[in-house]
Amino acid sequence: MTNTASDTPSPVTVTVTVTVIGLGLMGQALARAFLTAGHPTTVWNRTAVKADQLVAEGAWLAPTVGDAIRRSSLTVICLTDYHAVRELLGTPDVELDGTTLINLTSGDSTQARETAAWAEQRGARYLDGAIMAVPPAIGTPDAVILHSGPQPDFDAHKPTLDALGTPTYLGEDHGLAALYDVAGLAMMWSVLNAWLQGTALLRTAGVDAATYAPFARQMAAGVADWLPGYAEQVDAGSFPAEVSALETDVRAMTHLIEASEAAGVNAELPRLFKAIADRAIAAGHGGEQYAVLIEEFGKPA
Ligand code: FVH
Repeated sequence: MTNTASDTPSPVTVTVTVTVIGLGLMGQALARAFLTAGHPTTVWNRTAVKADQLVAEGAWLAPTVGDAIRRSSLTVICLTDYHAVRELLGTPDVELDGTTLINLTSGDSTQARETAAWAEQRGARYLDGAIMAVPPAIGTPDAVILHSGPQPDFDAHKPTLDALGTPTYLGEDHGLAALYDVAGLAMMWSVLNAWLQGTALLRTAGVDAATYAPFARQMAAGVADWLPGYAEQVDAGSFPAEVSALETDVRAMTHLIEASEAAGVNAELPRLFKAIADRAIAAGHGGEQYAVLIEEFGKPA
């Protein structure tokens, strides 16, 4: 059977060379995704042996960090923390002038903004990033990677970053990716802690975690559906009680506290819920919708 034009894959000339600094669990996944996408990939790691498998797959192991950065126009760095990033890139043989540095290390927005300024003072173009995925997902569309910094730099390198997953641009403020990252962690731990609270409570009645989990999942999904409507109230600064008033919610919080205490399980989480809501009621918001609590979350306790 002859090959038709549609059968012949279009020759994709992937000429963008990429450097990956840091070959921990995540760094190795990042480097492998670039290699798989056909990018000539240079790697460097403090513990060089971690590069062995990637070298066997076609990566080039640079002898120094400076050599690694000089080899590509785009460097992706993914280390334990920002302190390690600054320590490593601050070494004498490292020249950042003219390179684009994409930092996918976890940190906070202050560190992101400071590191951006530090790198840009040394002539680098800097994008901050936050990986919303685990290493096995890297290279698939499920791997959402948030970026913040100059949009022209994101746009210029997006075709290369597509190799990692789903690069998503948030805005010019370098701190945005880190802020979204920690906000996402707040969602993750809040949902998990709420599930653990309910699981502990139900286990005292002989209901195992696997039995409760589908109900918990349905509750989490239901609450997630409320978020767009609640966001409209927060953005408008108006919280009419269309579903229930905060005072009604607080009565249910008391039920949760009393049930937890009666069952002999931890009641710290429900007590925290009620403490925050009581402050809002004391401030006169008892007749408003739950999202009015943004007033309490928007200031230090
Ligand atoms: N792994 C995950 O699922 C999460 C997903 C979300 C994002 N995180 C963040 O990614 C960063 C790296 O995480 P990791 O899992 O790759 O971490 P490790 O496997 O521990 O690798 C750490 C690498 O950092 C190197 N390193 C640490 N300190 C220094 C330093 N002072 N100088 C040079 N390199 C340093 C370390 O080198 P080595 O120990 O192999 O020599 C590793 O390459 C992290 O921010 C996560 O929060 C991952």
